[in-house]
Amino acid sequence: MQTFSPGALACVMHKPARLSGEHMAQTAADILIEILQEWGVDTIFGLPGDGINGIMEALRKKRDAIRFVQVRHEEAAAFMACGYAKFTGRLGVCLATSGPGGIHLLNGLYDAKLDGQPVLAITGMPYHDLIGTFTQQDVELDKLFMDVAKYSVRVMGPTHVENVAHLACRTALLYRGVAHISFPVDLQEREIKGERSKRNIAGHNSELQAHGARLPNDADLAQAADVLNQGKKIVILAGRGALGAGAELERAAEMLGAPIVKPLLGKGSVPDDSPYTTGCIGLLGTRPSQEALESCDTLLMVGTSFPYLEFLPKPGQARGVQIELDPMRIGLRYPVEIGLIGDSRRTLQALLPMLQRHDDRSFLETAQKGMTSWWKMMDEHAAVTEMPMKPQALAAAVNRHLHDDAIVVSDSGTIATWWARYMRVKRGQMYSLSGTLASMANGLPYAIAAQIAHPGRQVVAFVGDGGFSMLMAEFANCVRARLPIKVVIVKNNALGMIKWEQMVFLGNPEYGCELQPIDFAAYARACGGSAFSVEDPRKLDDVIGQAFASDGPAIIEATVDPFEPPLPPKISVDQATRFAESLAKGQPHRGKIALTVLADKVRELV
Ligand SMILES: Cc1cc2nc3c(=O)[nH]c(=O)nc-3n(C[C@H](O)[C@H](O)[C@H](O)COP(=O)(O)OP(=O)(O)OC[C@H]3O[C@@H](n4cnc5c(N)ncnc54)[C@H](O)[C@@H]3O)c2cc1C
Ligand SMILES: Cc1ncc(C[n+]2csc(CCOP(=O)(O)OP(=O)(O)O)c2C)c(N)n1
Ligand SMILES: [Mg+2]
Repeated sequence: MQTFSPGALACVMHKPARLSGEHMAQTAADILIEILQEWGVDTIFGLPGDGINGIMEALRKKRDAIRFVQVRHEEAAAFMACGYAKFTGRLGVCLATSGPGGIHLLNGLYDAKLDGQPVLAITGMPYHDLIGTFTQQDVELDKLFMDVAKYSVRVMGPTHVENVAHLACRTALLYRGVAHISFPVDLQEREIKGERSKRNIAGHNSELQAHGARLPNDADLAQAADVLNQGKKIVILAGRGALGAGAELERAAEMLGAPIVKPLLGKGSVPDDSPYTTGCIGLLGTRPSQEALESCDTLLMVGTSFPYLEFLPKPGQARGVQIELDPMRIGLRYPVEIGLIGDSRRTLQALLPMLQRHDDRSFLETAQKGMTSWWKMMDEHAAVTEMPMKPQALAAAVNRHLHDDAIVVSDSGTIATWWARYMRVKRGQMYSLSGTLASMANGLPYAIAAQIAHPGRQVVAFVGDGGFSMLMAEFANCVRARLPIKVVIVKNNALGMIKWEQMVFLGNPEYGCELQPIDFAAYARACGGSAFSVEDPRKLDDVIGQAFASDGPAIIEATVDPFEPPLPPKISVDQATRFAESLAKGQPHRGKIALTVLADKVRELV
């Protein structure tokens, strides 16, 4: 499976070449774009506006070197920048005008912040001498972005640009988060005439990117090896920070006889046909993952901040070792004994020779047996051919048509459950969604960014009707740019996940969750794309096969059973009680829902 390791890539990142204060460019905006080029930026996602016309002109002049991807909503531009960073390891850049344009970026920028992606946001501001005077679009975006950005600065004059642009790129890349430059509109088109302040002396800084070894110290490594060597039932929890450490994870699993459990953003860390993994964990995870964590005596956390504490071993149950790049996050979720501060891949490489092979394989074998039954159960759920179509059948069919190097994205909703469980990761594939922000609507923008970054690869978005409709206008951009992405819309005419949460977690009948149906196939055609529809599970392979083989962008509108619940791997008594309460309180369609849930349970038992 192809994976991207932020730790590894950071070491080969582009080193900017320019070291002097001299420029060929003429305007302050030209300088900004030139510096972005030096940092390897070749794509900017955004939407023009009168607060950034100077920057747009600088981009127009550089259109052969930097691709400007126009969006219909700035939120999508920020999601695209985040997706671009996720699927390339490079800096994602988005651009929006002053006031409302900048404000629209925020949700996608928080996605980047919470999933630790390097993104630079560039925004406009009013004329520099009118800021703070209630002039039009007078929003002080540098202040507004203070929370989302690790670095947020307002350009104060043309000679300020060079200093702040380098710092912004460096901060986003090396601190793996959002940086923001807000640029008053009149300053963008100002010519540089060498009017530096007397302390801003040219040539006094370099744009070098220095990198540490990202390795823990020897004593901590030895102690960690000691804890792991003493463990009898060890689980490896491998998250986003372990993408790119797949081979090392499998070697550690082999040495320790330990199953690898994958938090959702680590779905691509090892392939699902690896004999060591029990797949994902949590509400959308697998039962063997949950059981392994419930019964382990040692936990090795690798690059994860998995937030659902209730699925982790109880404090005191297991000894803990954590490999984590960010020292602040050691011991954040589990009271570990040893924190190894370093890059997962390099740290595992250092740790592996210190590990003894565990001859007792029974813990791993139990997990493997559990997975055999789990996959059998998943296959049974997916094989249901009755109407209305089960989302499981759809997800399994999509999985069958994925290429070995596919990039598969999803969105927040019940779709995330089907995506997590039925897309069986192969070596070479990449997977992501909005993880810790858990936002809706990222799916289509992520897919667009992935396809732009990897034009030759199959890109599939597996999204809900709610999430897709939030930013659906972006599909028109796929048509214009001839991006052959395939968007599978799981149509249940509902904000499905919330409906189930209201019933199962709160014991209430659903409220406010129905969606007015949209004819997504007609919409695809209206945009100039291809449209496919499927509601009969027996036609799934035909329709998806045809759709995925089609040339340009396509929407596959798949109508599914709205009463199919995303069941957790194990249902607690509390959940069952609340679910029953919600039905008793007058949940609409309660008869059908009860029958559907019952049928699922029966399928599990027989
Ligand atoms: C609808 C929905 C349902 C969800 N349900 C679940 C669920 O049931 N189960 C689930 O797991 N998730 C679920 N999620 C996602 C969840 O919210 C978290 O985003 C996810 O669990 C975090 O995964 P992670 O630990 O891999 O990533 P993160 O929380 O991002 O943690 C990655 C860690 O790795 C560190 N790191 C980064 N690079 C390196 C490196 N090179 N070396 C070492 N460390 C590094 C980072 O500092 C960070 O601490 C759901 C999301 C949605 C939208
Ligand atoms: C921007 C945003 N708004 C609201 C939510 C809360 N939320 C999470 S999932 C969901 C429903 C998603 O509906 P849909 O896309 O149709 O997927 P389904 O659950 O029906 O599969 C909602 C409203 C969110 N996560 N993000
Ligand atoms: Mg829906």
